[in-house]
Amino acid sequence: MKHPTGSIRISEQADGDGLLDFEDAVVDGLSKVRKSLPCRFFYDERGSQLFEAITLLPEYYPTRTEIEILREHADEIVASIPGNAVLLEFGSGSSTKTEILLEHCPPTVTYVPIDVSPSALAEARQRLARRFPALTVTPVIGSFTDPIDLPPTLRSRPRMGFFPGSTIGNWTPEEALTLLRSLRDMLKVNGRMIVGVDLKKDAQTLVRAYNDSAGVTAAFNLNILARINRELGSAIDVASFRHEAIYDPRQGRIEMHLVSIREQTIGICGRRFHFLAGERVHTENSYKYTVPEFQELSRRAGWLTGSVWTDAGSQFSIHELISPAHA
Ligand code: SAH
Ligand code: AVI
Repeated sequence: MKHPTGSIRISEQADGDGLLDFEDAVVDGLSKVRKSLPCRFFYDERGSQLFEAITLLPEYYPTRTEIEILREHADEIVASIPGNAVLLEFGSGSSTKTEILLEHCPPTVTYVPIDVSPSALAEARQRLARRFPALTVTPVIGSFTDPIDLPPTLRSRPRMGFFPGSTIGNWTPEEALTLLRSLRDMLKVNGRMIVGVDLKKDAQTLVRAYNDSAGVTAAFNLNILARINRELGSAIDVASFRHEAIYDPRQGRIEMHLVSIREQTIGICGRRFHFLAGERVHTENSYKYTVPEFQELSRRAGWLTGSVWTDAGSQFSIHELISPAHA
């Protein structure tokens, strides 16, 4: 993970390690019997733009619903945040939801957005600087699954975590358990975390949210192939794949796949990958929980569960998790 220095490090994709990470992950994922690609690689500049377009789709209810809950309960959510707190956000993207919290936070808090997308961080920082000129923003380019080393001036300050968007749902429950444990460690003994979690609901609503009529989610999914072409110099015929989103009610998850329309062999970084007609590349899981299921998972990860806020239609939930020593 790149360490925050007070200014955005926008060099990760170009300076080698980000690129190697991508190449290794692509080669590794496409070498498996069941081919897969990690969903964190959706978010290059184009992918982050497409994600923002998804958040505005009529079918994609999670963003507008979470915003509605945040607007209604922002006062309570940030009520106990101390003036010298560090607000760490995991997978901050455009930081749009954060603005709602920042409006209710003491102006002296420091905001640390953490994201793998340099372009999303750069755009968010510029917008936040205009809207909150006095706010200190210390972005971190990298994965929140890696340890983060805050600058010395921030290390001893109280920490609050913000993990919106149901990004936690992109990990399997077992992986989410490990992630929630490591975030608890990252937030230290006095930590508190606010997590947005999409709720289980009828399959039709879920499938529509991931298979919108305008084809934006399809473009988002297919962009990972275009990214392989752009960054790894391959020549995949993106049009020879189609987007697929299915709901598996047994596992409580949406699965996104890229399906090869025809039999083909693709060359990437000197290797050849064979695809049968109809063969799939699994690109994303998006797990849905009930409120008790997510609370149980959080407790297994060592958190105490606090308030839960939901919308009137019980589509989405926001959970307050408290570190035992903080309570
Ligand atoms: N929090 C925003 C964005 C959600 S989209 C919202 O609620 O709307 C998921 C975001 O997480 C993207 O910006 C993506 O770049 C980022 N992301 C995905 N995996 C990540 C990881 N392992 N570490 C850091 N950021 C990650
Ligand atoms: C970021 N993440 C929680 C989104 C989701 O709903 O799983 C990503 C996404 N994939 C397709 N549409 C949106």
